[in-house]
Amino acid sequence: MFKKGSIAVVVILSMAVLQAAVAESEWGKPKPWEHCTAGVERMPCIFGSTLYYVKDYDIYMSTWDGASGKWSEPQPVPGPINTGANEINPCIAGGGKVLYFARYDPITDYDFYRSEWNEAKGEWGEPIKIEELSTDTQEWDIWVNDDETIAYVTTKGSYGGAASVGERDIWKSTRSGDKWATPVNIGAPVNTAGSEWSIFVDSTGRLFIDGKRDDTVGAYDIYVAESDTASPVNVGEPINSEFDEREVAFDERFFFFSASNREGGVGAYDLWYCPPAR
Ligand SMILES: [Ca+2]
Ligand SMILES: [Ca+2]
Ligand SMILES: [Ca+2]
Repeated sequence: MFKKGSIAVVVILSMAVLQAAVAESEWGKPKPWEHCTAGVERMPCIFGSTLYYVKDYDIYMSTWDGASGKWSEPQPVPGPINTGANEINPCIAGGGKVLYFARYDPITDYDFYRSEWNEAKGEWGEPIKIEELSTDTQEWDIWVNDDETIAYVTTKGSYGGAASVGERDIWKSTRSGDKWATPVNIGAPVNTAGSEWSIFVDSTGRLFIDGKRDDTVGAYDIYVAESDTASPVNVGEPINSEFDEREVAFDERFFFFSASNREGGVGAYDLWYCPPAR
């Protein structure tokens, strides 16, 4: 018979194996995306067959061609999105016709913007700063659902005078009419005293975040929480490694994340890509 301690060890090991198996059964072994360079590629966003991402702190796009099995040569998104300031963290909503992102300002640090696709011009329209979601300190990542009624944002600041859990946190807002409500801190266990940097919500409502939490494989890792009130779980290897894994975006076909100076990468931040395992 097992002693009590042995049973506990067996249960913990089984849980660890199960967690690793979940990640591996969903997605294959990650490899650097084909258009990575020695510069920065990070902050992916998938809409349909198009990958939006940040290349050297401008927003770029590339489209998957199923016939050739290749991603098109990356291009800056058309229209007045990219400037001499940094643009980061694209999120596509509104059936592909709305672009959210953050832009740096020397006084208010990063702030959130929204742009609508101009069909006649074939480019993005002049972006408008989202005052309700922007503070005088650093906003960072924004995720908005397709009908633009729910937003999760990360900020180093706070909204409406509410206390943050610590450093950067994830906050949630809802929109009715043209206005976003004052964001509410989603609190522990998702937010910690450290920084929660990025936020992605999948089609089943799971939150994917990155940070340096207690049970890291090494440095920054990617975590998944079943909801915004559930405890984040490390997604494990082969997605996480001893290097820095950061932002995630995926759908039923493509799984992207970014990693910094990861072994086997091209240099600096790279986008990594997992082919579906199924
Ligand atoms: Ca700001
Ligand atoms: Ca925090
Ligand atoms: Ca890591």
